[in-house]
Amino acid sequence: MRTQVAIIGAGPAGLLLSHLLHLNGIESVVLESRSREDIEATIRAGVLEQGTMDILKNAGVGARMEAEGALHHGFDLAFGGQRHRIDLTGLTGKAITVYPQHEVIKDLVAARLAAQGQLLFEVTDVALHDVDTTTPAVSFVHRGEAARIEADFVIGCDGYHGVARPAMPQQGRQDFQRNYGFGWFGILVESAPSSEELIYAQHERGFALISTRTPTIQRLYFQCDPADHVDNWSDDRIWAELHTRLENNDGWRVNEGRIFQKNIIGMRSFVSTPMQAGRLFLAGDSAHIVPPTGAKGMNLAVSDVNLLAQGLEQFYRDGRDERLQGYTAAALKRIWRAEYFSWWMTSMLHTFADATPFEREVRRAELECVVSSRAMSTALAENYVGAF
Ligand code: RFL
Ligand code: PHB
Repeated sequence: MRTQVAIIGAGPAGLLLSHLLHLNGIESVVLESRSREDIEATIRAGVLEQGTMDILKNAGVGARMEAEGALHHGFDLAFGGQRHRIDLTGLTGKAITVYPQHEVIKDLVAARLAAQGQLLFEVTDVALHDVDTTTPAVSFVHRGEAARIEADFVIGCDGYHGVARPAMPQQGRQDFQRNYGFGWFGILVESAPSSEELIYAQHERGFALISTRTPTIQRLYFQCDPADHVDNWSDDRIWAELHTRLENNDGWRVNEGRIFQKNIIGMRSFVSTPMQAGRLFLAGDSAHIVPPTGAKGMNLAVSDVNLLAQGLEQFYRDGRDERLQGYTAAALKRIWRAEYFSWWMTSMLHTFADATPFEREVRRAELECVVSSRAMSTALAENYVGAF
């Protein structure tokens, strides 16, 4: 088999890249280890920046997102027994859209298949070859048969646990990381929304977040021990924790409902550089991870592949590779800003077991500054909506 661009991974990064390349007349093959049903049902992100929406809309895959996504003009920060609204639109002129990542995945899979895109699910034994030459290749097994694709480029869009990053030449690589020592317990609930907008809550027992999926399905999270197990948490225990962390004395209550999914995720920040070596490039979570507090992960994956698509378009249009050569530098600028913002939100809103009383008071004062200073609220809002 031969193609121009071999893409490993059918997450938002791999699927969107394949679609953007197709719009520029560039052929690609996407290899995905999971099934279509599985990728279309995995619950992850929810918050899309305006820039992400624009890229999806301009690529012709935004119709359902525009019809079904919920535009949010602000969110609440809750701490010290009170809620404070951050007026995103008032402060920045922009808004965010809550539209589930797996719906973006469904829209992209449908668009690729409608255009006869080559999308291979349930592949195994994916391995990269000759990545330091101009004819890299990927071998894999599909439906029991061994196969090999030769390509001009191989793009690793296979997430944090994928095979592309380990296949990068190790010399000159530098990884940056931080583990926070806590996780998020996430639940999906059948109920009406408790709040029209998201609520990020800081509490001495730990962080909590109210988000949403649809008018009848809600997404809530609370800070937990990453080594804890969902079986240790009965529904009653979960609701008690959420009521304690989220409610104030103003009569507002968290809506309870049937909990139909529980999961625990670890929190880490990670950046692996460079994001390219010869004809192998990394995009999205394969190259960087942010803790979900800033809601940036999927947005970064989209902006990475937007840059890569422009570089590949320039290469195939007139044989020039300046944009491809500049990919790591251009992508890292935005990635480090998102790393900074996600680290800041995480540090400000979570309870750290090893924090001294001094550090706890300073954190509380920081939150007060953020909600009482227009300059600090604006900085938070600009970062959240991706205004720069
Ligand atoms: P993905 O989505 O992980 O996709 C990688 C794909 O590669 C496949 N794969 C392989 N395929 C073939 N061969 C192999 N050897 C393979 N190894 C792996 C995998 O099966 C998978 O299908 O990476 P991508 O495309 O870079 O996208 C990144 C985003 O998924 C991620 O950053 C976001 O979900 C992060 N995130 C959020 N981002 C936001 O922008 N806004 C949010 O509100 C937000 N909330 C979140 C989040 C992530 C969360 N979790 C679960 C970590 C909330 C949570 C709880
Ligand atoms: C979500 O809806 O899953 C979500 C929203 C905001 C975040 C993280 C996750 O910061």
